Amino acid sequence: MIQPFTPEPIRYVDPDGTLTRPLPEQYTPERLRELHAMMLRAREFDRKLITLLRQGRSTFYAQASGMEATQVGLARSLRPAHDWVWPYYRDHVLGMALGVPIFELLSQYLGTNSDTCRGRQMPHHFSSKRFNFVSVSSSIASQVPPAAGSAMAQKYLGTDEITVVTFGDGATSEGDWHAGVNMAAVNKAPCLFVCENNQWAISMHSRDQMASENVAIKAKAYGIPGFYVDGNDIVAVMEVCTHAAEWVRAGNGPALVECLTYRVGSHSNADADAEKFYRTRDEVNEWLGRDPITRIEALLEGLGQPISTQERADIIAAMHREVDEAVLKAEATGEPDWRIMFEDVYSDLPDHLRQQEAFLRAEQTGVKG
Ligand SMILES: Cc1ncc(C[n+]2csc(CCOP(=O)(O)OP(=O)(O)O)c2C)c(N)n1
Ligand SMILES: [Mg+2]
Repeated sequence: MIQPFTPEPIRYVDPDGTLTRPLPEQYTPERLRELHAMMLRAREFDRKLITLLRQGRSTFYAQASGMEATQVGLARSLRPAHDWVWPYYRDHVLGMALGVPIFELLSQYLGTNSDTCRGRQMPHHFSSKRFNFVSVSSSIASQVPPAAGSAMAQKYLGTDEITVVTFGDGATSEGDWHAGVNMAAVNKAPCLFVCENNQWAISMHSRDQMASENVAIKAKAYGIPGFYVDGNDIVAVMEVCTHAAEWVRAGNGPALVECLTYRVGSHSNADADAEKFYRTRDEVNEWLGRDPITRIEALLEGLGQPISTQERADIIAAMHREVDEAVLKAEATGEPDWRIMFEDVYSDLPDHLRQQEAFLRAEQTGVKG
């Protein structure tokens, strides 16, 4: 039985791989291997993207290392390309696990012609129309009210889609967050709110920005269930998110899930030295001991189905090849022309933009007017 408002996070697998609840039938060794491979691919994606940054080929990146079970587990609880997802910036793993091709993500990071938005968003602000994966906005919690609106539309249109909106722990202290949750709750809209609580909002620990016991309990104030789950245990994340998504899909209104996890890397490449300024190496090491990937490896080992060193190395090598090929393919499409910044918004360009276009044209071509 999955209950809301538990004092401790719901968990199926301990960090050392021991089961704390019976493993539901669907987690066959093959299924667990697929989940493991997806998480390991995501971890390597972070490593490759940091290299791209260092090579000067992209300019912004926010790692999800340590949070793979939360994002892959959530993705596996949804109907890809059916449910609507309002992600936040750290959700590239959620996108990948839903099926957004690596080539599309990389095109966005590199701002090439193959990018759907053709370089008009800052790197790491991906989207995919095909997967109903809405464009990231960096303004914290700004996605929450529109997600409530998207869920209300789904209710009025009578579809069986649901809306899922994700955010960090810091976002739950923003006014937008409370407005959005309240709006969805009072309208009984099919909205699943998922908090990826990695315990830090850049340099501020969650205990310094909220007085409530945890995030899940905030649901109580809005009259909806709040589930508290171990976000580094992929089985627990899938079980709880599937349960909450079904509850939402059945017309009961919204639910909130808090996945307790940890960001083991820096906040972004603009914060490269976290351990020096606001947290200790000991804290990071403690959480590395609860890593979601080693946890599923320990579980498989305990089930007598260990992942071999070779199998692991093959997954990593395949991911590196895939990223390298996608980067070259994206870069081969070239950089977007400067003119596109004036397209796709207005049918008639307003005067101030006409002037700017003329100014830029003169700069680029040396021809005035
Ligand atoms: C409205 C707003 N205020 C401040 C910022 C600066 N900022 C960027 S990320 C961030 C921390 C967000 O933390 P959290 O919601 O926990 O997500 P995490 O980055 O930890 O995944 C802040 C304060 C912003 N982008 N938008
Ligand atoms: Mg956070």
